[in-house]
Amino acid sequence: MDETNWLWLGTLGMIGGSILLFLAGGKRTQDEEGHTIAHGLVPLFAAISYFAMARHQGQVTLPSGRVFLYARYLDWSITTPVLLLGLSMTALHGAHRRAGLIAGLLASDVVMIVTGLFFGMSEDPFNKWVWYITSCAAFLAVYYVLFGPLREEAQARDSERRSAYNRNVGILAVLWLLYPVIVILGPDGLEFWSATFATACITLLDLTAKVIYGFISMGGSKTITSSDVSRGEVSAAEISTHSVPSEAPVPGAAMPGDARQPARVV
Ligand code: RET
Repeated sequence: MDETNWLWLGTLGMIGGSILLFLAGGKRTQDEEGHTIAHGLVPLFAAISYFAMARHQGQVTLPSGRVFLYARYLDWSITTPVLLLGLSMTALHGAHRRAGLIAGLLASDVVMIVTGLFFGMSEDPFNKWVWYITSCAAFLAVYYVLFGPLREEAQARDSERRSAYNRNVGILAVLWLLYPVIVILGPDGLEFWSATFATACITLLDLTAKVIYGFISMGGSKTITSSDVSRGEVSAAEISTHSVPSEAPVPGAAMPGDARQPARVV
């Protein structure tokens, strides 16, 4: 298969994945509905970029003659924050709190992608390495939040949220780590691999990180919703109107079902 065929495979795979995710997703509660919309939209955004690249758009020929596919970075600048937001919502019990932490996580992610874009566009080796290292530093900040404060938040939740977070963060961390490795070995980096091989690897990785991961994360959200319902934390009326309370809880207070319950005054 040549590079364009891989890009078509990416386009069709993302469109098909998006349709399946929307069809399979639930909408019994705000959490479940949010996961369905997020995971359904992520491959749809990616399909836009794959289609553009398959039609030889979203790319630029640099003075050295290297063809740089910048459309990927447009895709990643939208899809990676959405994926991180979904994971954060699992850790935080869907509540709108710790806004600064989440803003920091998303800002680090955007810095990672934007500096990665400059890395890809660089021809001068000094520029290239400075951008690559900066992007990796921002990537480390993303890992720090996921495995530090957010993991701590998740451990204080009920067992379904805890295990969904632990599983999702583990899969996400391994898959995401492959991107800088594949890219640095491809034509935009050290040129060990051909453009076709690098595109094939990124297409398969993108399908896994967006569609397969989407199904896993959505499955976790469905399990969480079912157990919230069976514990009676979501009433039938709330389910029918999707109106699970989303107001911020009192700081330090546990949400229903959390492992960390507030101390009782005796
Ligand atoms: C780049 C190159 C510079 C160094 C680093 C990178 C990381 C990219 C990542 C991309 C993840 C994309 C995903 C898309 C799926 O929706 C920009 C390749 C650190 C982590 C998960």
